Amino acid sequence: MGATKSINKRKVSVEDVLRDYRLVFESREASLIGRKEVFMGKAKFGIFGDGKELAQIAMAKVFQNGDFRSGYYRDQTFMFAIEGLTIQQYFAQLYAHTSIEAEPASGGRLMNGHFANRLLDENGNWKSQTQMKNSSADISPTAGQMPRLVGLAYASKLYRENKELHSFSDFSIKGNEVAFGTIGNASTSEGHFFESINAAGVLQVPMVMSVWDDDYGISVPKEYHTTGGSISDFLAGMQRTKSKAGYEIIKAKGWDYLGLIEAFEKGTKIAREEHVPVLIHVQEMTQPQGHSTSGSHERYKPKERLEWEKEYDCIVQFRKWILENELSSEEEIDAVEKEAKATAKEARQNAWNGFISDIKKDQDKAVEILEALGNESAHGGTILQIVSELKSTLNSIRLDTFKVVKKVLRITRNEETSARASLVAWLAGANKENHARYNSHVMSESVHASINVEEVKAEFSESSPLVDGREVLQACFDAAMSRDPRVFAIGEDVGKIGDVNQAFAGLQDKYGKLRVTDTGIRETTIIGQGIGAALRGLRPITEIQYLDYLLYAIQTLSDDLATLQYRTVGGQKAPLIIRTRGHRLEGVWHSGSPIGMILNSLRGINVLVPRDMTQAAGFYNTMLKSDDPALIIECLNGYRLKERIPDNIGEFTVPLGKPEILRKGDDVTIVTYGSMCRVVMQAAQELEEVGISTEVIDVQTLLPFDVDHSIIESLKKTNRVVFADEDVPGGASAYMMQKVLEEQQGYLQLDSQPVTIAAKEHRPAYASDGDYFSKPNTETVFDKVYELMSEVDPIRFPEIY
Ligand SMILES: Cc1ncc(C[n+]2csc(CCOP(=O)(O)OP(=O)(O)O)c2C)c(N)n1
Ligand SMILES: [Mg+2]
Repeated sequence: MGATKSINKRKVSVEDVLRDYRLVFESREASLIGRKEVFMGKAKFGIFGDGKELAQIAMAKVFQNGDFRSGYYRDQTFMFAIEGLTIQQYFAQLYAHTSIEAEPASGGRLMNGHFANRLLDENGNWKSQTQMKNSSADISPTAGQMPRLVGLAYASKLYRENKELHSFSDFSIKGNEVAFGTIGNASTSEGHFFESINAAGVLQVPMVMSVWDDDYGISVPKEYHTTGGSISDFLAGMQRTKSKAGYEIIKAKGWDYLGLIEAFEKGTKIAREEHVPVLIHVQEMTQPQGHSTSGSHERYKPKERLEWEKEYDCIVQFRKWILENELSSEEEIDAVEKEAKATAKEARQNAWNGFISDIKKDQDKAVEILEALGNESAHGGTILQIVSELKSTLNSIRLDTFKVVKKVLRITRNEETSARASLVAWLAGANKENHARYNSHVMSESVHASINVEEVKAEFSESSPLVDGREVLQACFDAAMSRDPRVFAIGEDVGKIGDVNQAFAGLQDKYGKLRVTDTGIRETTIIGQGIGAALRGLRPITEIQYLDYLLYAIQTLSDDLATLQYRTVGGQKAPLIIRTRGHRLEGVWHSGSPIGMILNSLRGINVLVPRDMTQAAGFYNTMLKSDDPALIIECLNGYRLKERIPDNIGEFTVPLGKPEILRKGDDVTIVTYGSMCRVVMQAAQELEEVGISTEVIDVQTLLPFDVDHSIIESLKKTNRVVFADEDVPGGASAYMMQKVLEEQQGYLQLDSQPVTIAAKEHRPAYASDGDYFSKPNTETVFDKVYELMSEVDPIRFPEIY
């Protein structure tokens, strides 16, 4: 270490200070240039970390290998400081460069300011997290990073307290890792923030939560956001005391270099050593360029505020402090600034060159073929004109080339030349490449992808016990827990009583409170707890007590979990299993089957709808072998129905995307799932009695859906199809219809109109009559199918009513 100086009883290294100054200045420069790039039309949108630089330097100083960040779009300086991002990569994201090497966080899929490191290698396998500084992948919804943060911190608790996990040293060194959260002051108003803060306080996990407080949320000042204007004052009741567990709450100022360093040192030591959550409220931050490129802050900030922001700009104050303490000279700092500017500028140029040259490579090839075609074609003049316009388009991007290629192929549709064939081939190749650029990794593409898990059939013998369905699950969970110490289950009433339907009964006694655990009533952080833990190599089963309450967690599931592999182009995964129960029991909020909503919002998560507990157990086994997430919806009315426990309860698997024919028939195919299987099977029996033969198919999994297109085979035989479920009309029944009639070309096989059977438009009314007149029942299915057949053959099947 070079020269040091004692300031406020603290030894300060001149070299460190100047390195920090250089970095904050580079980061500021990146923000300033970034905004200009957007205004010049080279990038579509920009949001930058200016005004928040200094605190992030302090956070980076205490951030160690194995630690995790879960933050938001202002954190560029932190990412630069931990060497998790280069300025060039930062600009590559601004331009939407689709190369993973150039833009490792999201391969150009996310707007700028969305940070992530690659937790997975190119084959989708985990890298060693304890040898890296980790950042979970950002999302744009404000406070959306919070639930996952709870889980990232919770994993440390499990890794520390459960000795069986001490050998997993690629993920944790006995739980010494801290999860660092960042959030803007205005976003602390979100429910997710409060729910997460409470959860982490209850759990007592190593979380350091920083609030970057610039007094504004876009144009709206703090009095609209926070009671009393200060989040740390507001949360003061959570401060731990000698007799009460809680938070350590620390305040710091965004322009106070040493104060920030001390705050982060103190807070992180407490979190890391004691596993106590810490809130660091960093006040007096600024926003030199306003919120984003969408507007200017002069429109809404009073003059005095703008003046204050200029004076208390953290870089201005940092420079002043350096000079006041005689750590450096004006000339030396000026030189650092000059170099920092040059560094940022060069990084921008390199990023732009990389971005443009990748695009140009594709375009040059297309232009070459287009010109050859222009020279051969009867429409040569028009084609060469269009191509020359393309060539002269400034900063043209892929879509410009695509539009031209498609236009030329249209113009030459009656021609057959080798140049045209080359252009068609170019288009096919480019489509494939663009699929990889923009559409891949909705689900895992690794060898562990759930779709690759092989079927292991359930085995039964004479001694296979006949039990209540819940006991089949209990045996399955018991086997999973004894097989793998990484498996744990959490949820409301899951611990002591083993869930409201007792599938975990006795398992807390057997495996301990860290493996089978009660939680508060807080659905979205139950999911977040699972996401964070799954990101750190654990295998959580998180329970949502009833399917109806999944809505509380749908934002986290949809925005965070479902997009994770996609938004990182396979750079991160969270193989979380969400267990819930639904479809049918009692009343408006315990009978829900909002499957259409789920299918429409959760692409990226398997949606599995087992008809009984044996199939459910098979799905748990399948999912525990895979690296995809899944929502498994058990039948709420099935726990007390008798089933046999397979002899290989811990090993058998049910493959995904494979419907099962429950009953063979010739006249009508009925496609259904979940609790409706029993209703439909009963109706099928009654239809048989009047001479109508139905083939009943349980699709078993809705995402993925019938991957081998087996249902069409049934339609080829029956030429009639009914899609039955208990969602609203046009819900998941419409989804199944689209899959079979359009994707599988089922319409070609039909002799009758396709039919859907669903519940009524409203939620189901209470009690047995309420259910009967709200949800489809045996009679509904009978009548609908009979009507269909009556239209075909009114003599054989005369109208009943
Ligand atoms: C759920 C949600 N609502 C609204 C927005 C739009 N939005 C983006 S940033 C922002 C303001 C956030 O302010 P703050 O949390 O204080 O962070 P700052 O930008 O000031 O650092 C808003 C309203 C969003 N991204 N997500
Ligand atoms: Mg703010």
